[in-house]
Amino acid sequence: MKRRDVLRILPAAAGGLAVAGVAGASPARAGSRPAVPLPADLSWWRDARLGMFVHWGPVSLRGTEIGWSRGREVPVEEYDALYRRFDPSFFDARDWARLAKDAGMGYLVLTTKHHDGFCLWPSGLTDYDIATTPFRRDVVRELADACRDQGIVFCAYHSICDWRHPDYPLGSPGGKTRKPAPDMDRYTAYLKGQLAELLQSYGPLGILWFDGEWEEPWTEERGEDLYRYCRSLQPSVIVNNRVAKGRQDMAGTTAAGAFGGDYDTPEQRVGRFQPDRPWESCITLCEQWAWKPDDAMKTLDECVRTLVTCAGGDGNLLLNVGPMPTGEIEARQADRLREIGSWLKTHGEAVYATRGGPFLPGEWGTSTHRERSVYLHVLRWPAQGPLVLPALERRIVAASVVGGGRAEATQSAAGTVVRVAPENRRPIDTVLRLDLDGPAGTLAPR
Ligand code: H79
Repeated sequence: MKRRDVLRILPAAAGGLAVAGVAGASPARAGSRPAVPLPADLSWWRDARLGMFVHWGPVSLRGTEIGWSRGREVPVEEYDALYRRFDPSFFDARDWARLAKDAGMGYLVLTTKHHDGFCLWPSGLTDYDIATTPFRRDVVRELADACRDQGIVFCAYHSICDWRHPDYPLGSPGGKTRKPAPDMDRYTAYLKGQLAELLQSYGPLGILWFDGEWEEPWTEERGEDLYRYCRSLQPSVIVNNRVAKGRQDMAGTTAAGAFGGDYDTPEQRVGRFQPDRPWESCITLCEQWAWKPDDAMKTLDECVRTLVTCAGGDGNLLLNVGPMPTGEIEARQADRLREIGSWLKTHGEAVYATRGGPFLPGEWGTSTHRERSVYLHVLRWPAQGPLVLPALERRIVAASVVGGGRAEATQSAAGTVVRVAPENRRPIDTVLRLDLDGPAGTLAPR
């Protein structure tokens, strides 16, 4: 499938996301809590495989981390005053959306509010927002519009914890400070009110990407209620597992039997092979989530390997950039993203709209499949001899190198034996397509 064909199935503009209904109800669980509805439709998101995460806010003026520098590297009073100088006059949402498009990404997730509590849209429920900065423009509006113009699905990151809000019990980081008169019921009403603003004025949104759920004031009951609330405002919205308490740790998987929203969220690591439950690794292009001057940037090799390893494990990659306080994305980072897009122009058929497997990931690389084709992403060839993989329960009728070149695949008792002459191998990832005599989707992983 060509990239443009994948994009055609994404719910680009208007109605696409809003119309899908609630598919059903989850099986009853212990206790008397009402059943939580199952996700309506994750297929556009799974098929896109790659998205852009954007961490941005007044903290970019300091170049420290958005998630934990308030009250650590930056004193609270100073941190909370940064917004008064936030004036990113070179911000052009169309540049960001075009960059996401050029990078081969299908969706974009913006930090509408991080743990520091600052809101990138003019909220009717707080003055700690973009409207009270010198910049004043509605960043969420401009980016949501620009994304839709580019066929990129716009999505919102939203932190459950809010270390500045007086009703949220804890201050930063990690709850070391406590506020004098917190009120979680009132805070939850604030959270819901802001999500209503986002869903009703900027929607339909592709995903609500919650975070900060691990802190003690947030409960399973509040989480499941918030999930139902968001889905009631927009039945088609996809919600990650950080909405409630089911996530286990930074591996991001959901505890057995626990409620985990619609998908798992490994952080700063590639998820394990997990075809039975959707997942998405969020990983930074540099080291920090928010912009930091001269931050160490990943190589193209690392980025592509990370992407295909996610796809081979049947997951997505949400690759993060932190724009500068000027409103621009660093040129070197933009270049790297466009390099990924250019790699995908040639190899996208082995990534977009595929599922992971049937070969389990190994030292050699990883595999994906779609329809009657299996794709091998060979990241490391054996020092000597051919690559030998387990046997396939179907006949291979053709083998080739994606992007051009001969490949040979033979099937015997030894398994699936794959040979590509050194001159036809690629530096980052040699992608082979094996065409089968029937659908690849029914093959058991091995
Ligand atoms: O938004 C991004 C991060 O800001 C957010 N999740 C992703 C998507 C996140 N916030 N907190 N965490 C992740 C957990 C971070 C924990 C630690 Fe730390 C950061 C452990 C070590 C560094 C804070 C600072 C606690 C100890 C040092």
